[in-house]
This record gives sequence, structure tokens and C-alpha cells, in this order.
Amino acid sequence: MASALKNLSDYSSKNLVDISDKIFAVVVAEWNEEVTGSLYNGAVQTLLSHGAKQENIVKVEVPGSFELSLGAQKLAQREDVDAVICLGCVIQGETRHFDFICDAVAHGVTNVSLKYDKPVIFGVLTPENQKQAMDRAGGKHGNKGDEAAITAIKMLAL
Ligand code: DLZ
Repeated sequence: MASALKNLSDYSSKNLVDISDKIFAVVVAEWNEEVTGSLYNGAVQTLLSHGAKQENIVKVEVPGSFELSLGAQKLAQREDVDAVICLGCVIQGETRHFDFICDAVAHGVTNVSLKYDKPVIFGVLTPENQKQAMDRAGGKHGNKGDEAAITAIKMLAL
């Protein structure tokens, strides 16, 4: 996290990234909403602190992480959207549901990104339990929503 921020500062100081006119769409899964809400807050704060305008950040909610891909596609196909950030949290269970959801969203997000030639960021936590999730959603391991936002900004510099 710290190194990701440092690297982003490097980009900013070299004026390689100006996101003041970029439009970001953030797709947020409602499952485990305490976690995904924190991821969203982290992502938005990071975008704002790096120059994005609040009015240029669009939030769309989908029921679960499985639906992130379609949500991302609907936003990525909009010409005005520059980057899409997908945020979800799939908690490992005793069934294979976890694997199916994670595989589906990973492939789905990748496909949307390549199809529309835009950054579509995989900000999905895959923890073993709620505590591990919260540790990564503003807790002791930082906020993966921040990292997802930083990744989107970096990809816009390509
Ligand atoms: C069904 C389900 C389960 C068991 N667990 C999660 C989860 O931990 N995180 C999450 O984002 N979504 C979960 N879902 C819901 C699926 O993502 C999806 O919404 C449903 O299977 C309907 O397509």
C-alpha cells in the first residue's frame, strides 16, 4: 500500500497523470455491504485526493460480486466513462460457491476491460472471514479500495 502510494506520487510529480477531467464509475456489490461500503469510501477519498472531481465519480450498486461484470460492462460502454472500479467482497465458505463467483468476476472484469479498452479494476476481496475483510477495508491492512483507485489512475497513464 505504502509503495503503491509512493509510486503514484512519483507519477503525479512528473505530471503524467491529470485526472481532474476523468470520469470514474465505481460498481459496488451489496453483499457484505459493511465491507464494500468501506472499500467505496476509500476509493472515493483516494480519487478526490488525487484530483478527481466529486461530480465525476459515478456510483452504481449491484446485488453481489457475481453481478460486478455486467455492471462494469454497462458503464464501460459509456463513452464518457474513463475507468471503472469494481468493488466486492466474497467470503470463503464451505461450498464451491466462492470459487464460482471469484472465477466469474475475475474473468468478467478482464473481458470488459479488454473489450472496451479501458481500465476496469478488480477490487474484490476474497477473505476467509469478516474480520480479515474488515482488516483490508480500512483496518490494519489498509483499504483495498484505495489501492483499486490508485490502480485505475495508474492505468489511465498508459
Ligand atoms: C450467493 C452469494 C454468496 C454465497 N456469497 C457471496 C459473497 O460472499 N459475496 C458476494 O459479493 N456475493 C455473494 N453471493 C451472491 C452472488 O454474488 C450473486 O449475487 C448471486 O449468486 C446471484 O447471481
